[in-house]
Formats: sequence, C-alpha cells, structure tokens
Amino acid sequence: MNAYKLTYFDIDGGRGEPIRIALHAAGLAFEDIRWSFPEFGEKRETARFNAVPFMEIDGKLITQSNALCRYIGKMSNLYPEDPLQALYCDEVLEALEDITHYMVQTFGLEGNELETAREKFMNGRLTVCLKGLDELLTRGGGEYFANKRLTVADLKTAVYLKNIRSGGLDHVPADFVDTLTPALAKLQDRVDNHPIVLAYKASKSA
Ligand SMILES: N[C@@H](CCC(=O)N[C@@H](CS)C(=O)NCC(=O)O)C(=O)O
Repeated sequence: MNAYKLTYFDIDGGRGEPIRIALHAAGLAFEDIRWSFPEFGEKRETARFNAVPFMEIDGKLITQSNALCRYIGKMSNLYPEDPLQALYCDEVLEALEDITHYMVQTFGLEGNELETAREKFMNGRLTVCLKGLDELLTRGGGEYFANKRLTVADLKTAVYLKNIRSGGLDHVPADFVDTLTPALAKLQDRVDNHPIVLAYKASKSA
C-alpha cells in the first residue's frame, strides 16, 4: 500500500483542506502533518518552492495544490473522467488560484492600509471572481460546477467561501458572498452538508 504524507499549515482551510477531504473520500490513510505558522517560518526554505502544501507519495515529493487535487480527485471519484467536465472542474480550480493571488497581496498590511487594500480587493478582483464562479456554477447546472455532482472544484470553492463567509477576511463583510452571489453561498452550504464532507469531519472528531 502507498504511504501518503501531506504537509500544510495547521488550519482547516486553504489550499490543503480540499486535498485532505479528497484523501479521506478515497479511503487513503495519510499522515496529516500540520505546521504552525512559526514552524513554517523556520522550515520554509527546506520546502520545494518554499511553500505548502506538499505531499510525499511513497517517498516521492509532490507540490502544487491543484495538481494534488486532481490526482487525489481521480482516486476518490471527485474528478470527472469526461474531458469537458474535467475542463469545467479545472477552470474553477485555477480561478480560485487567481483570487488567492490577489488576496495574499493584502496579507501583512495593517490599519488604514489594510482597510483600503481589502476594500479595493473586495470591490475589484473578489467581485469579478465571484461573479465568474457564479456563471460557472450556472453552466454546470446550478448545483455543482461539473459532472452534476461533487468534485474537487466544489470542495475547493467551499473551503474558500467558508473563510470569507465566516468573516475571516477583515473589512470584507461576512454577508458579502450571500448578497453578491447567493447561489455560491448555497453551494458552500450544500458542500458542507454533503455526506463526503460530513464523513471527513466526523473522522476528525472521532
Ligand atoms: N502554486 C502553489 C502555491 C503554494 C503557496 O503559495 N502556498 C502558500 C500557502 S497556501 C505558501 O506556502 N505561502 C508561503 C510563502 O509563499 O511564503 C500551490 O498551489 O500549491
């Protein structure tokens, strides 16, 4: 049996969380290595590309969260076999990377600078991205982005929306997503209550 070790921040979110959920859905036992932020600071330079997540599969090191999402998605039946549906799924995964790229530019700012940057992000890039994702959800049929069922695209979107809707981003109101794109808010609720996600959560609290 393969040995899987996933290393990410010690948070139930971000780029690592969809991979954890997909690993669990695939029934693959894995070592869930969680680095605190100070620990990441100490170990950063030892990591390939100086970033997390990364995964060891039978001693081979692999980086890039979307690549890992797709790989484990294939093993957990959470990534479409049909090429067009796979493309729909990929489009969402990459759009979320775009959003992250702009969001992290506001990290580390404080006070008025943070407020100004977050408002610009919220009314600019975040709005554009949420409206785009909303279109992709409609294209997929309204309930899921691809394959008319849960895929890693839905998992990753739900993880990101959860952060925004929980008020995790200062100066971005917690109801921002619900007001701008209610269908995406409903998607997050649908995903969070999906048996695959509930089973993952139950496994963590067991
Ligand atoms: N393209 C990479 C980006 C990885 C990445 O930037 N990860 C963030 C955490 S979510 C990180 O390690 N940031 C720390 C840094 O850049 O110093 C992926 O998708 O895995």
